[in-house]
Amino acid sequence: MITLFHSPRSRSSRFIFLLEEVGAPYEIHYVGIRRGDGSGARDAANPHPHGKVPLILDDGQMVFESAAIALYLTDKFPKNGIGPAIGDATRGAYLTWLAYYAGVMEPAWMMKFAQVDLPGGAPGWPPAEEAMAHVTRTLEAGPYLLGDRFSAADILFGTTFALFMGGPMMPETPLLRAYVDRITGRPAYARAAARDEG
Ligand SMILES: N[C@@H](CCC(=O)N[C@@H](CS)C(=O)NCC(=O)O)C(=O)O
Repeated sequence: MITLFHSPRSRSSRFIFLLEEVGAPYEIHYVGIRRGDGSGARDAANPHPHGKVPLILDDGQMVFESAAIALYLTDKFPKNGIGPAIGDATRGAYLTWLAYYAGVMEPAWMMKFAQVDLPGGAPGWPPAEEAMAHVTRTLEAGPYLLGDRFSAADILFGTTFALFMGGPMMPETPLLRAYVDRITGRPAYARAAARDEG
C-alpha cells in the first residue's frame, strides 16, 4: 500500500492522478503546508525533510521529489504502461523528460516568476521561453512528449500547464490547449480531482 502525503491544490494533486493511472493500491494522508500567500504551516505529521508535498511511503521506503516519485511508481506498477521500462525504445526519452521537468522547467519557470536575471545569464538551464519552445516542438510531433505514447512525464507537464497557461507565465496556444485538454480529459484525472480536497 502506497501512502501519499498530500495537500489539496498543490504539486501532490498530480500524484493522485498518477496513482489512479497506474492502478496502485494507495491511501492519502492529508497534511497542511505553507502556502505562497502566507497561509498554512508546516505539518509535524509530514516526514518530508522540508515539510513539502508530494512524498510517498511504500513499505518503509520514503520517496520525494516529483520526478523521483513518478519514476518509482511507474517502475513499480508497470501494468498500464505509462512508464517505459528499461530496454524500451522510449526509456531514454522518458528519463530525459522527467529530469527535464525537475532540472530545467521548474527552475526556468521559477526564475521567470521571480523575475531573476543571474549575472552572466547562463545558469544550468535555458530561459523559460527557450525551454517552452523545445516542449512545443516536441508536442508538434506528439501528441505526447514521447510521441504516440502517454506517460507520467505528460502528467507532470500537462497538469502544470493546466494551472499556468493563459496567465503571465505561459501564453495559451492552440497546441498547448489541445495538449492540456488531452491530459486533463483522462478519466483518472477526474477520479483524482474528486479526492483532492479529501
Ligand atoms: N521540487 C519539489 C517541490 C515540492 C514543493 O515545493 N511543493 C510545495 C507545494 S506545491 C510545498 O510543499 N510547499 C510547502 C513548503 O515549501 O513549505 C517537487 O517537485 O516535488
